[in-house]
Amino acid sequence: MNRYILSLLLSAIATCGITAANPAKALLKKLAETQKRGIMVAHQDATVYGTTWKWDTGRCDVKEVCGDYPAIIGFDLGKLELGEDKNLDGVPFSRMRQEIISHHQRGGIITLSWHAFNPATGGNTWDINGNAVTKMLPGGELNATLDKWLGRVAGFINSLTTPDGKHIPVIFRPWHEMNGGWFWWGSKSCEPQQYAKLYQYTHGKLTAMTHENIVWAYSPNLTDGDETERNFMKYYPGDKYVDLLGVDVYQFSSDNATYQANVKKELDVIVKLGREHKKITALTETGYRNVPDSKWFSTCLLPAIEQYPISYVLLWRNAWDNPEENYIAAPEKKTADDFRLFHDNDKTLFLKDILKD
Ligand code: BMA
Repeated sequence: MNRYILSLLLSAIATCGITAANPAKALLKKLAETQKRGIMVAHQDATVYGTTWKWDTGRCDVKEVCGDYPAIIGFDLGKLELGEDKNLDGVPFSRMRQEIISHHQRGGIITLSWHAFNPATGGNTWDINGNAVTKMLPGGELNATLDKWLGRVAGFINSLTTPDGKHIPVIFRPWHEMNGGWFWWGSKSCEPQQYAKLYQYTHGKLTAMTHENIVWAYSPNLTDGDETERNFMKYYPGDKYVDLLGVDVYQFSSDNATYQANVKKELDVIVKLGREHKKITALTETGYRNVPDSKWFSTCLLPAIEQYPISYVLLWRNAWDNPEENYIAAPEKKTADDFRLFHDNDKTLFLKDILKD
């Protein structure tokens, strides 16, 4: 074959990869389309446990309250890096894989977070000692560990396939809340440039080892002070590495107005940045522990987000293992009626809403 024909052929194959068979691009397109219609509702660990149950199959608190699944389900990979068979909250990775495949098959979307353990100390994700990031970057004594860990993450992501062998796209949100000081990759444990390198390195390795099925999320926590845009972008690895700009904002007291002001402060900025950088935007984690306000979903959360063209809002887990960590309604909770109102609102999109054309 002459070189001209060969190069034409290669470029045709490459184009095909980008347009037809690229699951990440297809998911990004879907996110951009749904973002025009409303805000998808996401729930962490939705189908593996709730406050009063765990590991049953076919259950889901959101579905039991309002008759539909969340549009997006979040799962966490923490401890996968150690080669363990259950994550840090006891979810077996084999079960997680099944749930991801089932949710994808029913038309839903998946997001993955990663509360990785501390490679320098052997402590958990909240152990900020040991200069782990410095040691994990190229040239550092733990760089090989990072490579091994990323290999395990890639292995899991590569195992997410449909019965006919297609790779399932996921929104991957590694190294989140880096501007807080509570994780070993956070502001107390590394410099912004080192963080950016860690993200870029993660992106490079995983891209090489997976099948164009990762949508990359950059997701700081609520920023300090007034310089929201500068603080939000302080750790940004660059447009080449990021598809989605998100932020994590929680409510910590009965003062709804403060929570709403915090959400507004962040969403004003990320929606603007999303337009400028051509990125999808989302409230990547939110909630109010145990939701003591029985009308919180319709009178606090909804008014805080409804005017923003964000792709989704993710409520954190209804923890089976911690009575202080319950973030979404369940049939036995006093927020159930209000959550149905939240569900019925035109702005919020659950699974059935995103199956419509
Ligand atoms: C945190 C808490 C922890 C949990 C971790 C990973 O925010 O919910 O209890 O282990 O997420 O899910």
